[in-house]
Amino acid sequence: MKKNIMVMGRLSASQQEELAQYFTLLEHSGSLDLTQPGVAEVLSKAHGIIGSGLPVTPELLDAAPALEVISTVSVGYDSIPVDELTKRGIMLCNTPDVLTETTADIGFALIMAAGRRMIELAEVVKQGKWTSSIGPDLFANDVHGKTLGMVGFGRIGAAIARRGALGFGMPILYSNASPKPELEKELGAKRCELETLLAESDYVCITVPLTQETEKLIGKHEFSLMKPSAVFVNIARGKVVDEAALIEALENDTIRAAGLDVFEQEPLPASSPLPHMHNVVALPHIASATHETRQAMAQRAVDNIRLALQGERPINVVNETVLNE
Ligand code: 8YV
Repeated sequence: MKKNIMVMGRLSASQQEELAQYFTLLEHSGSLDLTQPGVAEVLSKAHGIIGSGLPVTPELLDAAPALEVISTVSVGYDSIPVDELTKRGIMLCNTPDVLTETTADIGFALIMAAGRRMIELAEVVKQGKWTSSIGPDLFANDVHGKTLGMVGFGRIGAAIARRGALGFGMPILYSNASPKPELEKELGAKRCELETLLAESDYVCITVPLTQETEKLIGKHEFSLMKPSAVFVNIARGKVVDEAALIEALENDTIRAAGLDVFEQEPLPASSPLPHMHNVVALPHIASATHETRQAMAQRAVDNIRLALQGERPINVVNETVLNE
């Protein structure tokens, strides 16, 4: 008998066909919420779940006794309790690598856009306010040659730093749980304490995953350490930052500007002042959202779930210990 896959969200027709050769697809277009009609029934039969931003809870896992694998179409898996999965022998697969460069493009674009005030100045033109040459009140900050501080120095952090160091001659500082000697050699990056990085960087870019340790890692105290000319960029997760403290820092000129692709609550509530602030460039969590990359992420998640349910080793397994059981 074919195993069942609960499909949350979009897969291309060819990806669906590929999976349907081996598995029965149980599509579910609503949210993964046990109170929603039909969810408990689909879960009770599912051997695998594929989708992104899956809000997995222990109760939901209780309702899925046959579950063998969750394949998330994302590199981040902060909405999934990995230890709970591991305890139950359920594999978690994610999609690193295929989104690294695309995500880094937006990371660097936010450095440029917020640093050079690109959106704010484009607005001047759009609103017909470009009536004489732009004066110092609208001058920006240089990007090239300025110090780029990477909070987190994994694949995406390194790809952003590479753009900065090799393309823009930026000295790189990084704070990371482990040292990265190859990147120090390649990019001349220097590892330092977070507090030193915050005090010395012109651009501070967050790329750490959201975990218990990184939740609200950057708050009032951390903003107070930054230069008043500093530009803050977050492409990781909104909850790594105390958003109220960020708003205060932007309002009080504790820092100069921010480029944000992620927020404490997504979609951003209409009441948030952030998108209306002149010194903020706010994007709707799109760092990986290109045709090519979203297709590659979905394909990787399809490959991972297929391999897992066929008893083979998936390309990306988060909780490796499950493989040895
Ligand atoms: C996507 C992401 O927003 O991979 C991640 O962790 O945050 C983004 O690439 C998300 O996964 C939607 O598919």
